[in-house]
Amino acid sequence: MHGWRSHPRPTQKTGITESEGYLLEANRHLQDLLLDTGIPAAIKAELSAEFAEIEAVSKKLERDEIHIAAFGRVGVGKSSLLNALLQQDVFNTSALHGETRDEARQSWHSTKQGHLVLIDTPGIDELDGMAREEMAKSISRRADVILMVCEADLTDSEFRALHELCKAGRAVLLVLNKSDHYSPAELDLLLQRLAQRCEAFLPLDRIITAAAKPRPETVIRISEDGSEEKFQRSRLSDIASLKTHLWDLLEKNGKSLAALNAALFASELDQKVASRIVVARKSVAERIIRNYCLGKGLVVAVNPVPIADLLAAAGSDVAMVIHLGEVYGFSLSRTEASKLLLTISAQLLALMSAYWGMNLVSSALKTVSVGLSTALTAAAQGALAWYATYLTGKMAETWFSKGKSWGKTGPRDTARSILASLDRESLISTARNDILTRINSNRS
Ligand SMILES: Nc1nc2c(ncn2[C@@H]2O[C@H](COP(=O)(O)OP(=O)(O)OP(=O)(O)O)[C@@H](O)[C@H]2O)c(=O)[nH]1
Ligand SMILES: [Mg+2]
Repeated sequence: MHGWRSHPRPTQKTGITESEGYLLEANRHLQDLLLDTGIPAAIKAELSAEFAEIEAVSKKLERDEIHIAAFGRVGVGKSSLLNALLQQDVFNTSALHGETRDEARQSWHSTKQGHLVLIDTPGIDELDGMAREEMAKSISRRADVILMVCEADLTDSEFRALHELCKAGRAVLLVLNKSDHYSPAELDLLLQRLAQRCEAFLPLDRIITAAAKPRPETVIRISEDGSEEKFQRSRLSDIASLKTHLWDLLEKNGKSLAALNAALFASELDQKVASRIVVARKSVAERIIRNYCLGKGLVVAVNPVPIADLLAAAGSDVAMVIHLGEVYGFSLSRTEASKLLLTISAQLLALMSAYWGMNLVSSALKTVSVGLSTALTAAAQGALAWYATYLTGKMAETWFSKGKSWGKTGPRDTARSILASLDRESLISTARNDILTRINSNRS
């Protein structure tokens, strides 16, 4: 479906560095995905937000940008920390929770690794704002370096978010901000605690302390006449350690971070697109199958046939199979479709002959007890035809979904597992109701 999974690993043959190779490869992947004509338009439309992201990531790579995002709980000082790095109050900050509501960005400076861009995100909050949390997560997924900011020991949700990011292979620095709230001994204990909790996924040198916007300190001045005067003096931010670690991370990994990130993004998206396509195909196929089921059910209800003949391929089954094939991108001739139907009905007959006489008929007639009206008997017969067509459709769909093959399982086991997975009673009762409704509406 997507050709780009098979792109070869970049090599140094062409004289480019390995990370440049990865960058090119990732960008090519994204372009391929944008231009992939195998993705149905309806699914592209459904994924329009993701496709807009592809464009954004692609542009970012072209512009040689490295994105550094602050991420963390509401009010921990994300915006303040970025302002401290910028040495300017660019991002809004506030003592009130939830100040930052949308993504904001500011170009920082250029290094030989690329142009650094700082990205501010809304806070993740345990109590509300699921949508904001999703937004923050998605921004962080696209960032090359994530500054996960906290102000104390991690809450459960902070821990989970951090763990997720590290597990996904993201470059994360855990910044314990507001260090001015703690004495040196307390700070030491806190760092130890964080190191211990994150030991399994975050190296020690990725945990640092900072004070983005320390509280003003109270100073007492003794004037010449001996009187004491108290006043507040603002303090400079302390982000030296953050800067050192950030530079180190960028020096060592700058280019490959951007490449790694684009590749991660591309593969995540690929899986998402692929699984959406599967879901979309399934639901379209289900609609098609049910339409043919109803058609066949109605025909049989009006014109009952011997039960065993229900599985014999009829013209409408051939049409259904061809139609299902189109959903999965195959165009089948009538001969091929008939051949497939022969295999399917042989399997279904073999498997179902045991039930065919007893269980199925009794379940179709289950709720019909005394005084069978003609309409009800007819509907029960029709329901059997509906169900038989449904099984046939499901078998055919499975065959298409495995690329026109029964795969390792073979047709018999496929039929078995389809039968086992379906709730026969409820399907037959749906069928009977649908047919009765149609028959009655045609009469009135
Ligand atoms: N004492 C102290 N306060 C700080 C520090 N950094 C930020 N603050 C204060 O914490 C509050 C929240 O800061 P913001 O930078 O707005 O926090 P945020 O994480 O961006 O918050 P949201 O955008 O609401 O999620 C403000 O009152 C800041 O002055 C620090 O290092 N020490
Ligand atoms: Mg903020």
